[in-house]
Amino acid sequence: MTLPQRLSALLIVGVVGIAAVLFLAGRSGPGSSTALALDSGRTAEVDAFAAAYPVSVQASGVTREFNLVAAPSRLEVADGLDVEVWSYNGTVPGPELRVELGDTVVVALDNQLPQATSIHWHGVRVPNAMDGVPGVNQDPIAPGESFRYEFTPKDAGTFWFHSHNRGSEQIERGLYGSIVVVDPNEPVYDHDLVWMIDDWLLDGDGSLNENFNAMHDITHNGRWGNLVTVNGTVAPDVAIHSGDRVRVRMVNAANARVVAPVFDGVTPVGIAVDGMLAREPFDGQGFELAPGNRLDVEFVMPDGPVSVAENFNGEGYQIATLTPDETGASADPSAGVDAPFNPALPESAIFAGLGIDHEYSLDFTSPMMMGADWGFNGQTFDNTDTLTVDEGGVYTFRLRNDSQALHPIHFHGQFFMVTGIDGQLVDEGHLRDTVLVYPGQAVDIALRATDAGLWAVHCHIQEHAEAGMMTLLEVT
Ligand SMILES: [Cu+2]
Repeated sequence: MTLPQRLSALLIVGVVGIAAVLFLAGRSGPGSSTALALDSGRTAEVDAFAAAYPVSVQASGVTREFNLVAAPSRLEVADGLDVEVWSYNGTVPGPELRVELGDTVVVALDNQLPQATSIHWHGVRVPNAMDGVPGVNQDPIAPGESFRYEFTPKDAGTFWFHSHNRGSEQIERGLYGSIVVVDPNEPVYDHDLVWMIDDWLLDGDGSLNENFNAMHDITHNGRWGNLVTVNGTVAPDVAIHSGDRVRVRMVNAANARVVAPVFDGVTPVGIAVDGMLAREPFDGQGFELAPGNRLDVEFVMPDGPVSVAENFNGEGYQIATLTPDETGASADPSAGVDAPFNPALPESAIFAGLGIDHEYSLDFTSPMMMGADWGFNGQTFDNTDTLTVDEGGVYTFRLRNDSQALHPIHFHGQFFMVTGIDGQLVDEGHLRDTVLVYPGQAVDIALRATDAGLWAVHCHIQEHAEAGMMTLLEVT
């Protein structure tokens, strides 16, 4: 069954039949299915991951309810520059959803857009039916309809939410926000900032360019804008007392732009990637945030200003400025970092001896100049091969980029660790849910299958995903 056929089938069978159809769809996937047998000899590898982060969470009984209305609105991205956008509750980013670990999150999404939509909770390990991918684990939410998401996050950290329907258009128009899960046992910072970094492609008259999925963008590195914003504003200036302890949670919400923030005036200490605490402090300077990635850094505000600029491809866009307004002197700049870190995180060498269970070739599926389809192993999403793995198992994959474009690959539902690049052992010291694979590069990862269900795996350059670059991982 093709994807459109499956979607219309869902509409026909109605509520009672949806679970059964999804189940059947899950068994077969859009195309064929390949099962990876569980290697029962991998107890050391399973134990290594199990010691580092939990399979489940104990719900505290506290429920946090949020209402999100997705609708067209206007955003003043700079003085006098008003852009028509689509937003949650009238702002881009949408409201920051800040909850405590153990809270149950309920989000009522009201779709007042002219298109169907959905929300994906990027990096949050949610029950499969709450993951928000139309055609995989939920129906698209039609205009005028609503949907209730409910989940209890399993991990504290920096996550984000965004539309997962026609993402190349809907994310570009502004449908994203942050969800921060706070562990009450972690230190409290004087400033805990979220910076959602995005770019916009504006026409000469200041309006949003509406040529989504342009052929040039699909065949190259996606849609790169000409205006970079942080929290919907160009280069915000934040006043902070000297001596205050600052945590910055950076999120790359752009469709395609890779961002490598460089701090001038302070040395940012990296503490977490993709929401999850690192094994130990690392250099947070110039860290490459591909679309979807998050980076948490911390530092003590110095006496002078801090300037943060993007430096991935030399364009040098200003991201933000921190200006000391007076002396707070609550912390000694030489006091070091407060983050708890995660010393239990295994070293990648533990997984290096496992070999590669499955290889994904990332490439065009259409001959050059004969169309613009991207895929995994030669198949667009409509014909993709579903890979089946066992819940609780540890598996290794090679992401081999056989193309000339960048591909940040995002796994829904599970975290993974990079173990090698081009056959050389790599130990990043942190987990990920998204990894950037350069042209010609082969990135090896070890993935722990923690959550059952049918999960999307896709390129996070929205134009590539829209052109077919998505496959399925089924955890059974
Ligand atoms: Cu891609």
